[in-house]
Amino acid sequence: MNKHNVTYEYKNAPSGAEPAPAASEHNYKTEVTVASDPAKVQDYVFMGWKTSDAKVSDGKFTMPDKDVKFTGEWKDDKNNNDIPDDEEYRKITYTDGVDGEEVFPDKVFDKALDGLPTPAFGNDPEREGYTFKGWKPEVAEKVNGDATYVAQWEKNPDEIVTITYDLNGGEFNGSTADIQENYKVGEVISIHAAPTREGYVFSYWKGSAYQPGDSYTVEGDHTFTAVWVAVEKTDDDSDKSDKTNKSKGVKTGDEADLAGWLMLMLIAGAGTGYIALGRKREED
Ligand SMILES: [Ca+2]
Ligand SMILES: [Ca+2]
Repeated sequence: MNKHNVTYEYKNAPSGAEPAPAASEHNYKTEVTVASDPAKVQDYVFMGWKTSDAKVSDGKFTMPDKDVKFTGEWKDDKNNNDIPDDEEYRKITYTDGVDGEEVFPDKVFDKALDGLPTPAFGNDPEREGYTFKGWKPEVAEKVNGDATYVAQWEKNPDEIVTITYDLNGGEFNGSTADIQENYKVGEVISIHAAPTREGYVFSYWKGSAYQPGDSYTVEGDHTFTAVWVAVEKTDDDSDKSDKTNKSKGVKTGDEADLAGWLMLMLIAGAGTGYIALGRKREED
């Protein structure tokens, strides 16, 4: 009489699993009952004893003329519903709810499981000029199917700031007073027209260097100061000889910086002082 072995082997067995059933020997053509499933192990599910060596029906098979090897696979079942997790993953998405702008990249949890706590987004998202007002719909305590949560935002009141143009000795529309304009932060404005000044030509608005009509994005209170270049005197002005020497040649009219520059020259030496001044002026 031919005798063959029936063996049982686990695949991915968790440490808490009972030992796999012992091997047994059976006569060819006799009816064999498949070993029962092992006891449940927390967070895992047993997928049953499977073989390709015999045809099992109702937990029984007729012994073939060869060994029969059963393999029993364990799979994750973190929500302990006896359904392997990889067959029931849910997708939880958190999104910014703002078209055409990525306030934050979608945060996706694609291995969420029904009955377990909903994976949290983390710290509240932030958006320039807005206040975060929670998620819609409200985040469920426990996962129950796929879900998408959309951030809700409330616009903050506009911050109004003042842009000042210091005419620096010049005048505009007959006034020498500072010109002040109020804007919302973030607004793109057009830099004010040039003022005029007797004996000088307008060069640029300092802070940094802007020309009338240039675009400027308002960030906060800010002052632009007119920079003037003295007009060179011609022979026609010789009658004003007392003033001629003083205003001859091109002068920036930027005495403060000139004084600072001279100080730096004295303190730090010509080369480094010049570089320091150059940087300062770029940052103005
Ligand atoms: Ca499961
Ligand atoms: Ca978006």
